[in-house]
Amino acid sequence: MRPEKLDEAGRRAGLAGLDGWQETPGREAIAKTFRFKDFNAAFAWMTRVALMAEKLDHHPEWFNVYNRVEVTLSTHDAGGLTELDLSLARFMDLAAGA
Ligand code: H2B
Repeated sequence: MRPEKLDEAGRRAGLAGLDGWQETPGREAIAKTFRFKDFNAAFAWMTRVALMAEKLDHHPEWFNVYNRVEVTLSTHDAGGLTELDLSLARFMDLAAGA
């Protein structure tokens, strides 16, 4: 599956439907920093996200320090933001809130 790059309006609408995600300056990507109780909680969440990422064949850029995970999502194949990024972002929010 190779979704189309979202245009400006699509990006705006997509972001409006997400919680706490920001456009990355100078890049067609979105980013969010997640914080958890401790490393164990952070890594448990990363594991759930990793399994979903494999299922979607869509993978995050992320950086973990203890209970913090900085995430950037972009579709490299499309050179920008697509519905896949929005789907993975929604899943991350859901998994973090559960
Ligand atoms: N993840 C992300 N974030 N963007 C991509 O374009 C992408 C990916 N492409 N995961 C997939 C894998 C591609 O490289 C493989 C070959 O399907």
